[in-house]
Amino acid sequence: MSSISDPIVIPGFPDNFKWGAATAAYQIEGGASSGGRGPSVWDMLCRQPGRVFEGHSGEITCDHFGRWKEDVALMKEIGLNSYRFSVAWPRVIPDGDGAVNPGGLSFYDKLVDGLLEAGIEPCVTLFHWDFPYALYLRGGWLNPGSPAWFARYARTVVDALSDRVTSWMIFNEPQCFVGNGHQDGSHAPGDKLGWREVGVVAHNVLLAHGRACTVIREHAKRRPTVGFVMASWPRVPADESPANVEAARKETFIMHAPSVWSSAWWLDPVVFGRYPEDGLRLYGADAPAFTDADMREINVPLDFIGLNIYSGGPVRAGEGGKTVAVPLPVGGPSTLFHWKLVPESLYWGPKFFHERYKLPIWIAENGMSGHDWVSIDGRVHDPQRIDYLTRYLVELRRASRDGVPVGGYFVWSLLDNFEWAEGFKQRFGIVHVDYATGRRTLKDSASWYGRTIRANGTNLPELPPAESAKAV
Ligand code: GCO
Repeated sequence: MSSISDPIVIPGFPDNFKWGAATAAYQIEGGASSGGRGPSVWDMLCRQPGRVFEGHSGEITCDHFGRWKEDVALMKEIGLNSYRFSVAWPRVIPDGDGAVNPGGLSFYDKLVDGLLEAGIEPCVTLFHWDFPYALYLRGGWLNPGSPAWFARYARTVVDALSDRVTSWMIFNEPQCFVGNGHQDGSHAPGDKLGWREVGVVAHNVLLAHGRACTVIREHAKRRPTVGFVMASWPRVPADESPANVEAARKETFIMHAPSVWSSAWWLDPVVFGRYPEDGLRLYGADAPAFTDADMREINVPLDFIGLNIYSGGPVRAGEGGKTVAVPLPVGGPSTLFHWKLVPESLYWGPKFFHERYKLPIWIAENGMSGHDWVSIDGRVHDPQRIDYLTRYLVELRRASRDGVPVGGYFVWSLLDNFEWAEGFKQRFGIVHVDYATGRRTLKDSASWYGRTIRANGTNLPELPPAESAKAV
C-alpha cells in the first residue's frame, strides 16, 4: 500500500529489456578474403569507380574479423546486455549454395561463445545485404531458386548456432537492398530494374523470409524468438489532436505509388498473408504473380517486428481527407547525413506498428552520424550524440509506458564503420575507430550509454510529452 508521501515510481523500461548495440558483417568485419570467405555483391560494387565515397570499401574496415575479442571486451566494458550482429552468407557458404566453409562458421561460433562468456546475448541477423556474388551471377534474387538458396543458408547457420542463440532477425531492411540495390542502383548489386522485376525480387525475398522463418522454427535447438527488421521513417502528428494522429497513422502505411519502401508492402504479406490492396492497385500489371501457396509460405508467425528508426516526418490532416506534410524548421537539428532529429518517431513508430500488427517491437537500430574525432585530450567527445540518444529514448520510454510492448533497443552502431555508399564519411559508432591503425576509443556516448543501461533508463529526464517534442 502506498501513502501520499511515498516517492512515485514511474516505470521505465521492462526488467528484461535488451540494451544493445547493432552492427553488420560487411560494415565491420573486413577479412574480405580471409578464412575462405567468398565475394559478395558489395565487394564487387566497391571495386567500381565512383560507386562509393572516395573509393572506400569494406575490405578491411574495422577488422572485427581479427579483433573481435577486443570488441567483445569493449561491449562488456560499456555494459551491453545484448549485441545484434549479422552473419555473412559468403563467409559461411562462399559461393552461396555449394560447400559450407567450416572456417567461416567457426568465426561466428567463437564470437557467440565469447559474447556469452561476457554475459552478452548474441542476437543474429541472417542477412544484412552481403549477397554472395556467385549467386548474383546466377540471377540473384530474380532467380526462382533464390528462396531455396536462402533457406539452405539459414539451416546451416541455425544448425551451428541455435544451441546458444535464441534471438533471430532474418532480413535487415529489405526496402534498402531491394530499393537501393535493385531499383535506383545506388547500393549493391547496383541494378536499375523496372517495376515488374523489382516486384519479383521483393516477392522472392518474402518467400525466402517465410522459408527461413519455418527453418528456424523447425530446427532451432532452443526456443527461438524471430523477427523481421524494417527500415522505417514514421509519420508523426504535427500536434496531438486526434485528426492529426489519425493522419500520421494512415500515412505511415499508405502507398501513393508502386514502391518497395512501404513497410506495409513487406509486413502485410508476412503478418496478414496478403499484399496491401492500394499497393497492388498501384503496381497494376507490374504486380508480382503469386499463388495462395506462396502467401501461405510467407505468412508464418513472427515474434516481433524490428524497427530501424532514425528520423520521421511530421504531418497534419488537410482538406478532404488529404494528409499534408509539415516542414521541419529550416536550420533545425540534423545529423551529418542531414537526417533531421524527430525524436517523437520513437514514440509514434512503435505505437503505430504495434497497433497495426499486434506484435512486440524491438528498436533494432537508432543513432546518429557525426564528425567525431579523437580530441587533443585523447578522448572522443560527442555531446550531440548523447543528446540525440537521450531525446529518442525518452520517446521510446513514453511508448513503453503507454503499453507498447518494447523488447529492446540497439544503438546503431557499436563501432564507427563502413557506411555503404558513404564509405567512412559517416561515423555512427559509440566507439571511435581509427581505420589506419584499427585503434578503438570509447566515445563519451559509450560511457553515457553504459550508465543508462545500468539505470535501466531511469536516469533519462522526465519531460512532459509535449515538451520532449518541442525541445527540438
Ligand atoms: C541501414 C542499415 C545500417 C546502416 C545504418 C545507418 O539502415 O542502412 O541497417 O547498415 O549503416 O542504418 O545508415
